Amino acid sequence: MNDTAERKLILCHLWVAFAAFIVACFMGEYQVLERSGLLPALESPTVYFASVSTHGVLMAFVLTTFFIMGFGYALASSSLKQPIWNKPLAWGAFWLALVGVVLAAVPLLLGKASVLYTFYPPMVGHAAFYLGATLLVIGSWIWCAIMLVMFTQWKTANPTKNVPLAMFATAANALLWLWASAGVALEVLFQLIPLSLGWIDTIDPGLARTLFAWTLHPIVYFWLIPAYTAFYVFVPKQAGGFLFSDEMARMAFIVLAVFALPIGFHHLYMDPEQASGWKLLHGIGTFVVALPTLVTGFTVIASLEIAGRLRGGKGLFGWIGTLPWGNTMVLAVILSLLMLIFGGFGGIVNASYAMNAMVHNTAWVPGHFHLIFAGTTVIMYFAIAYYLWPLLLRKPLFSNQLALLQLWTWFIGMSILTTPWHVLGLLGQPRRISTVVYNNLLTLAWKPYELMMIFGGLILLGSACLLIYNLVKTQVTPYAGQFTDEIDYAEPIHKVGVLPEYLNGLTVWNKVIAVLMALSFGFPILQFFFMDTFGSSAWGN
Ligand code: HAS
Ligand code: CU
Repeated sequence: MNDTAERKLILCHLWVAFAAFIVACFMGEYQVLERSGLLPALESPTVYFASVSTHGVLMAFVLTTFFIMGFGYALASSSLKQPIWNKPLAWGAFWLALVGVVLAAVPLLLGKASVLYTFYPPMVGHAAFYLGATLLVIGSWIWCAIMLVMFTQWKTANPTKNVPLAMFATAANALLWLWASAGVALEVLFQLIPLSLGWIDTIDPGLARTLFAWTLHPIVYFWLIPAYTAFYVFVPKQAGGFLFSDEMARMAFIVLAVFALPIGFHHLYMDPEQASGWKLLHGIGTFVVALPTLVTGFTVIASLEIAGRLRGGKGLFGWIGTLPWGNTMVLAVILSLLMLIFGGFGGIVNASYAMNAMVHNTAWVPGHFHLIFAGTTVIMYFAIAYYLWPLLLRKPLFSNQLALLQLWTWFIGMSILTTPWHVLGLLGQPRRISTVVYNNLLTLAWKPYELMMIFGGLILLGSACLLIYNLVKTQVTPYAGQFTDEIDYAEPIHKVGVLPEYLNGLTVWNKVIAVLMALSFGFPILQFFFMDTFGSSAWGN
């Protein structure tokens, strides 16, 4: 990463990501306060839903997309050791996406697009919101194209070599996102934009939800893959050891990319528009996509064990103590895996067709995804930022101690926030609500958990401020010494021979995805065009 212009490109993406993140954190704390019903002065469903929609969009779409783009550029240029292809185009994508974010933010903040981040119709927001989201997605598509061009060009120039693992994972994620985003793109282009502009009078929510489900599951793996990439390509080296298996890592990324796509109906188990047989098929696929996570858990823990033993750890668990807990990347991966245990368990409960009825549309679901997304995934975004900031700025991190404190407080805060959320779900509290004033014994039982959530949220907010403080301080503190800008990639413990094409290329997997998508979504979408449907008129805003 020795090109100043490239470092600037990467840094700009990451700053947009973290700026969105910190704004959204403040909104999150307001939301737990408002929902608790403990401060009557704060209560306003209008403000609440404007806030929760903005919070969701900023975290799920802006933080993630900009972070993934910036990190992807860093991995591509450093692992392939070649400049980013077509930098003007990359800047074009950045500005397009940023203009999209601003365009969407205006109606969101004015309460004119309070349709939540899943924008389920027949709720409809201002057209500027959908246009802004479209620009953001087009920006991300350009990034995908740049990644896939770099991947293909390098392969053609180096026919006898294996594509570096970091680039393989990034290209797999780009391919996954191109396929994933097509569902919501169809929904927005053919349903939501025409409805919001008044070109059509009614909308079919069943079709819209089916198209959104096409995107909703793979998008969570689009967010997760950068975290797993850091698990495989950074953590083993940072821990002082080796990657347990390069081939297993590739296999995990392939299964994630292929099987994340055809399984979205686990978000529709309780919806009427699809038949139960299709839901069951998607449900089975959901269990398949849990496998690469188990493989990842195994490989990463094995890599940590190798490092711990090389550092002198003995006995069954002695290696854990000898790991460098003061290294931000190592601490983050341990905390991330700990959150994955319960976050993943919650996912398995959700995915179990019958049990889904118990938790669907309750507070359990935001509990699940805050733990596994904001916890497991985003804590790795922090660790990646702590690792990249010094390389991008060529100076040391302002404070490693503060960074460690920040990671611990994020873990503690997220555990305190999400445990009551799971319990509240089991106690029957619906999700997507502002204050509930049933005023009976049921809601009284919710109160202590609401208090805990406010406390957890406060710890998280403090932690988020620490992150920003450390990154800003690193940026503004002058430094005159020498500093490396090279990413130090992990080596596999066994040297990898020449890999077969299916572990080194994506063409064949692209075809597999096409077949699986046609099988899993073809009929369920086409059926809408062959039956009488009665659209719903738009509501809201
Ligand atoms: Fe999920 C809903 C199922 C993973 C995000 N999920 C959501 C929503 C989001 C989300 C945002 O089937 C809400 C959407 C909305 O707004 O409506 N999810 C799953 C399953 C998994 C899963 C089966 N989800 C994720 C990830 C996310 C994410 C990852 C973001 C990054 N999810 C669902 C379902 C719903 C759902 C239903 C719909 C619910 C409803 O009704 O609406 C799996 O991929 C999880 C697999 C993970 C495991 C855990 C393995 C544990 C390991 C850790 C080992 C560590 C150790 C500790 C032993 C099975 C590998 C080591 C310690 C040391 C010290 C070294
Ligand atoms: Cu899902």
